[in-house]
Amino acid sequence: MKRLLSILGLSLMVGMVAIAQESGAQAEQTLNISLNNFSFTLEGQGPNEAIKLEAGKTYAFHFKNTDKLDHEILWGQSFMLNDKGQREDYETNLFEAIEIKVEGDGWDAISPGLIELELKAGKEIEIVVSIPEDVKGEWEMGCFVTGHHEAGMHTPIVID
Ligand SMILES: [Cu+2]
Repeated sequence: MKRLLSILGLSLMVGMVAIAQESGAQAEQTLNISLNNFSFTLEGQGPNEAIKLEAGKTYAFHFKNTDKLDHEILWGQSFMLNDKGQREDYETNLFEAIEIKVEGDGWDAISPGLIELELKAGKEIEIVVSIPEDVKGEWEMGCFVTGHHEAGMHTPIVID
């Protein structure tokens, strides 16, 4: 409960919604990732440079859209094409089986799985999630606003 209260405090302070894994542990590491210019940039790395994660570890992903465009955040493998031939969503989603708790100012919700976040220009969000043990391998984080994935807005996620 202490963890949830501290997340709620943070969300009130910066006016953002927080998402935490329902059964999750306290975040062991915070990853600050900015979205800008068709790229995801982990603090301390270059744009779209691979992000390395450890299975079993709990991370706080703090996303900030510093762009003038709205963006999406999805985690998966094998993007699909819609009937216009545009890239749209992943076939397999990294967090689809994780129970997620979403909370804001005076409300919360529990969802079976996290597929997609939409982050308006200038906004930020933090999600706390434990990486499952059975998802080791190469994944990708990408944006599927029309044309953004094609423009290069995707970065490798390597889970060891
Ligand atoms: Cu985008």
